[in-house]
Amino acid sequence: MRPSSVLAVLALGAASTLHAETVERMVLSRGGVVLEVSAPASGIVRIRMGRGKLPEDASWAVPAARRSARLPLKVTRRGEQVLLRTANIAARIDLRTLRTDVLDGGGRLLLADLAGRAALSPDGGFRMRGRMGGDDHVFGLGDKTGTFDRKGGAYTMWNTDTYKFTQATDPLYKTVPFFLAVSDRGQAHGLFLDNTWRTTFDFGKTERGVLSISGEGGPVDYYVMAGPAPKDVLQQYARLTGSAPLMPQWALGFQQSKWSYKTDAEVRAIARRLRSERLPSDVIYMDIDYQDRSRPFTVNRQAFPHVRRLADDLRTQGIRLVLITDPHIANAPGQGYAAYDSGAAQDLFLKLPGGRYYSGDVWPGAAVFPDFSRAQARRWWGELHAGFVSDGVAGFWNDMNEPSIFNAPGKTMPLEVVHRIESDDFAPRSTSHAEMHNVYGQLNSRATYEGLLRLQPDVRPFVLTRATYAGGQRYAATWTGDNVSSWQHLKMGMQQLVNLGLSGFSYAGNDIGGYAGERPSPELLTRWFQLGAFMPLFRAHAETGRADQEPWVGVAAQVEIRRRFISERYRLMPYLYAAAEENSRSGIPLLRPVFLNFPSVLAHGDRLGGSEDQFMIGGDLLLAPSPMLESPGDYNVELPGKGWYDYWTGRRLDGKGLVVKPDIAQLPVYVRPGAIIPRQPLVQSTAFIPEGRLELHVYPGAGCQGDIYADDGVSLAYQRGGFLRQRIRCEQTPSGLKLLFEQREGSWRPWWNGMALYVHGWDAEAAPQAYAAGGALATSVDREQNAAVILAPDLAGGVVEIDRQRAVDPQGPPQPPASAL
Ligand code: MIG
Repeated sequence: MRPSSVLAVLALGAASTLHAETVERMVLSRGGVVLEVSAPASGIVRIRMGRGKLPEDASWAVPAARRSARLPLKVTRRGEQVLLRTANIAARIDLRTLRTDVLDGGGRLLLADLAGRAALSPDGGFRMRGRMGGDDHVFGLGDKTGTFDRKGGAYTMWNTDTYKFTQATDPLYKTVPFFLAVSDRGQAHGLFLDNTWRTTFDFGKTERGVLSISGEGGPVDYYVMAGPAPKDVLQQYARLTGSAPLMPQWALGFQQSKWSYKTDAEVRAIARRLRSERLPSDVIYMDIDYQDRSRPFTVNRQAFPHVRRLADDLRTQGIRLVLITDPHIANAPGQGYAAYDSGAAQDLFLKLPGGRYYSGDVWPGAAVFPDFSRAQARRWWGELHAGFVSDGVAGFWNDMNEPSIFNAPGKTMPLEVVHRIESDDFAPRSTSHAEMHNVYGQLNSRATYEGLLRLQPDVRPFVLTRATYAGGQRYAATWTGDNVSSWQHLKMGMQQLVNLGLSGFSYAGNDIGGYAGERPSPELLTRWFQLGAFMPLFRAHAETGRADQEPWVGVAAQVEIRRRFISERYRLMPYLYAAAEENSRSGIPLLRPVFLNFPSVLAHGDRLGGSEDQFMIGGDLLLAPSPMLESPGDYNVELPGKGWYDYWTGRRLDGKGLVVKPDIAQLPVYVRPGAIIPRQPLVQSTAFIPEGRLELHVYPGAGCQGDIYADDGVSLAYQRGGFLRQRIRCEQTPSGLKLLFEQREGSWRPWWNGMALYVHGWDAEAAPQAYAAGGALATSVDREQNAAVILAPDLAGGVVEIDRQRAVDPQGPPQPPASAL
């Protein structure tokens, strides 16, 4: 504790002396239970409670610096109640029961505590209870299935390999004990329980209107976040657990995977086919069969004689290799298996209480497991990647890290397995698998991420993990595991990805086409590609032993639709990348429920104001697939206001509702009035430099603005000024429109040699006149896009004036306006 800090430890009788004092934290003790309240940031309170003493102040989710920040709390006492507050949040503690209500800055009750010190049971377990707001909807908790709104459901946190999971399967692969509650009026708050043990969240399922959070062990250590808007809560949560670092741009490209492309020749053939079919793509994955006898960090040299040559050759075609590296190291002493030998030499594998290694059966047969809660083990694990990295492998895929064990009770290791914690600001100690199970995957992916950074300090790592814990977004992207090729899964998968984004995991995807089950019909595969083209992670994958389901499979007409959507993603890359960069600073996900951008939609309309079936990518694009994806029936789309545009035609829509007739060739996408969306000419890979102009698509409306962001896409130079960021705004003028190009930030020099400005909703026959710096610009009309098109030089700043009234015959010479004469 710093010497200047004020610690208030209340013997109950002395509490009255605290009136109007300011403290850094408050510790109260009653009936053997100790409670601590602090405010690590304005709008966040942290509450910890323990029997006899507080739980250890350490975390795998919240870095030490963020936990130790403490804002002053103003203390007021009223009778048996103590109120602690910052400007934006308050805790009201009942001194007899230690019940701790949380209120926002305006005094609105966010969480009415029903348990207080009674939450702790003598056996080390706990059960917190609170009253839920009557009109609160609940989101988050990672990739849980069930319903989009978690209200009325109960969910268990216990990372589990759930092959062919269903809507009813719980628990699943990940543990993110964070939820976002949003009322019908769009007022939001959040709660994060930082406890890695098996816990259960019950949102009024067992007891109507009562939130209950229980566990058999581990700390009662939770944070309540005040909002008031849903985005505020996500930003507060990102303050605590971090946001995903900016991914390499190629990770936003299309990724082709399969269990498995089994030989060098097969991988090359896939790459060739992607190119000859003109299916833009950036990545091919190699699943477990590239290895020698499924042993991690080996290569079957018959099948893959020369990984470096393969990686190099693919790289010239704009394709990067990602390899799977599973945590189950073959239990193979004395066989010259380097991963085992080096780990054993440093004594880094998990043990049973008697001191022998724990061994479980997985792909290589008997396997041992690194003790990732030791910094030393993570460092060793990272170094195992050195060979692949120097061979030019671009990223790594950490699977089976729940951890998953074959033929074992609960499909994982026994709870008595001993882990050693030697890391971060934890006190060094041994603990059981019951504490470390849910964080094993997160620490596995952390070891990979940090190892890659050590091996290549100026390259953005790419890691894909299946299991994880809150905060794991700092290390890896994720996917939802072994889904099924069905319409129901395609629908449910959207819900899972939206909730993952609301849980900090902005880079999430599901296996395009479905992983298991019957092979997808051509239409199902097409729809999956259409939606997948807008998902943060766009990765096709399927189980072994199935018929092919690459995008070229099926009749030409279907392939053409898939090609069009994959290509559209590449054209939209500047927009997606700007959203990714924003996410790295704010934690606001790329994929968003409609209510995140427009909280007011919750107040009117059903299906959460459209948020159950529609969703947004970034701040401006709204996707509206049919609520029943396979149904041929018409459906209604509710837009969050008037004046939206059709993305595909550029036409401005009347009204805010419309009826859509499903068509397998189309996916309705709408644009927020006031958006400015950057697009680029088509490339077949993010590794290729687009040729020509940057397109800026302007959709006039209120709050008109958009952002350009660009950098080298792969290195960390952007953290040292090697980026380009620019805001563009638009304003209506009496005669037309004015585009204001704000001054650029950063030193990155873009690829484009000019700009093409598309002003959409253009219904005039003739092109406008347009001027920049007094000079006339070439203009035309694009009827298909319902746009006036203005060709401009690259504008690092300045203004473009568009004069609609002095529309010109596109054939005639442009006339400067009176003001410029
Ligand atoms: O026991 O590596 O979820 O994506 O293809 C199956 C083989 C192991 C499960 C993953 C899946 C992957 C598969 N893995």
